[in-house]
Amino acid sequence: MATATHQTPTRKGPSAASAIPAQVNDHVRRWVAECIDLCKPDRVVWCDGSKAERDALLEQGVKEGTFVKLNQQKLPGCYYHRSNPNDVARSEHLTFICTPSQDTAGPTNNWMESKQAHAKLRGLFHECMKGRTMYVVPFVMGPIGSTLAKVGVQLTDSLYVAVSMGLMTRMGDVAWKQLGDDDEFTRCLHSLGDVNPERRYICHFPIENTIWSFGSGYGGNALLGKKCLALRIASFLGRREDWMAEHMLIMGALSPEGEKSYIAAAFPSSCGKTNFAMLIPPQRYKDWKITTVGDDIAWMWVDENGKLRAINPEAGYFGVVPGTNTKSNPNAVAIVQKDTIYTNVALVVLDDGSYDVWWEGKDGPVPEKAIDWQGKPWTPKLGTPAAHPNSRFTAPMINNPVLDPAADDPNGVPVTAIVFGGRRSRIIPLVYQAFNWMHGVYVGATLGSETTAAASGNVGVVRRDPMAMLPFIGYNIRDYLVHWFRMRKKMADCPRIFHVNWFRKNDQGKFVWPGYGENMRVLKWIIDRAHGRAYAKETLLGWMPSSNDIDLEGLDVSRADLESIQTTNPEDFKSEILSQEELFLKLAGDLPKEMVFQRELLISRL
Ligand code: GTP
Ligand code: SPV
Ligand code: MN
Repeated sequence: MATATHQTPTRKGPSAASAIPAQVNDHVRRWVAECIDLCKPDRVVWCDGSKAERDALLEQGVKEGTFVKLNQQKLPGCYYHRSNPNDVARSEHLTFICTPSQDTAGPTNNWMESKQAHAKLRGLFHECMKGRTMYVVPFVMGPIGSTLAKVGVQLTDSLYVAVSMGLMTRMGDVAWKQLGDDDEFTRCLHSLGDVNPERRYICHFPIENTIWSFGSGYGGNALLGKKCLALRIASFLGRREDWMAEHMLIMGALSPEGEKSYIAAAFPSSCGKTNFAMLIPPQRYKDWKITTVGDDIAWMWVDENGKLRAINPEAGYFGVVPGTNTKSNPNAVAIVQKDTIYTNVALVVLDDGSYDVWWEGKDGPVPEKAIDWQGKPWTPKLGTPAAHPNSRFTAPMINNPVLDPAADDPNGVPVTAIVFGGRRSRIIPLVYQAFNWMHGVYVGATLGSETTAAASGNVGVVRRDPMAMLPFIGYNIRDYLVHWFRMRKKMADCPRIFHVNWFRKNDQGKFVWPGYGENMRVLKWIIDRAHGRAYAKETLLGWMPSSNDIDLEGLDVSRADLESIQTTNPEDFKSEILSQEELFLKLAGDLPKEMVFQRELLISRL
């Protein structure tokens, strides 16, 4: 039986305490000393980011039961981890923005007064690492040398988190070099605590550039470079410094004629960013090449020519596993063949006693028996999922066969189009284009999507998720929307803005659009529109392709099917407008006037 226990903190183990590397500056030394004093770890290990260190940590994790080593012939460098069953998704209700005034956090965030938050969390962190090892994990978000790149240092008592940060960020000595003598780094303190949801807090102090996360080992709650730094803290900094941190993939599209376009797309959690970012065009589009710059987060700024540019601050992927197969996402299948950590999928015992992984929607036959994500014996007859619906892979981006050549470029890539999208079984059409930037911001701000397993809570209810950033805006949404509107003024030529919905269903409850690689057909229209080439008709929602403008050749989708998901009945759309009120009411008197005008224009088009 696999021994991977959930979230065993490092209580014993061979990891020798390590000396403070010479290049660590005094600001860091002082802060780490304070945290040691607070948390009282038995040992402190300073991570250098080397391959040897990584291998040693993985081996140590196997001994301690944090990791199961998978069959190394089949899956070289791959390990398995199982989290506590109470800790399998982001906990939005336990996530706080901590500032002196509630107005800074605004109506969509949980807020805690910063002094009170520090006092509360200090109580939890007090001596929490007794008997444990503290890992000091220095990291850079963004390509080295980028003017936007940010340094963070995470202190954690989770070996799983330390190793995962090594995959997801540019981790190690490179960060000390980037930091130099500076005091400007995000202070990230993390402890598993006792992994108790009653004592779980993910607290952001944007004004102090600090993150304190206690009681969870799950990705978005615990890998603090990702959602906490690269979205919540970064969005706060971006507003102050005139750039944007967004929950967006960045993809390159090279046409057969050799024209390269870059597209940034914001879809809420578990709504298709990773899949879209690395799609393989269908046979009919085989002369197109799609490449990935990023699959989850984009940092964007306006360059000296007035053009919007983007970098991906991450260096790895933390992707949804279920449903990943050679048909839906062949590149993701390739990515997870080596140097990958699998979290909360199922294990299969092979004939020689070694372990393989399995999940719902994997290629090949369903195993007769497996060990499910909770460590329990599983057979298909049970009818329960073997892998958790939010089980994830953590893999370095260099594993990606279609990694864009500019993925590591500090100058980033120019953005031709921005795409918003949600998971909507009804009403919202497959694709449309906003009339202009101002309208596009409105379309993004009123984005709706059915909730998924990526966050704990109900699944499948439509909620407003502005720019797919509802859980990630690190400050007042009023100011966030104003920031979006104002960015237009800095741009000489702005990206065109679109909205897509791959998830519309028919009366039988089936997806009408095949999705995945076939989304290339919609992308083609988007690119042609962005370059001023394709036809569109003016509708209530925006510019839409007529049914002849989307190529259906070779697809099992009829023109009538396409029309059924490309039309919106004005009566249905009235209910959509009413449900947008949920957001407007939250903003109450603070709704930016551009939003009010756009809503009036929309209503007048009905
Ligand atoms: P996060 O990592 O949570 O931010 O998610 P994501 O936006 O990267 O979503 P991802 O690409 O991992 O897809 C999430 C789920 O949506 C998976 O189960 C996919 O199989 C499914 N999915 C992705 N693209 C499509 C599509 O075009 N059509 C349909 N029907 N499902 C899709
Ligand atoms: C998401 O939920 O949007 C994710 C996974 O990308 S997590 O890093 O956990 O936030
Ligand atoms: Mn995400």
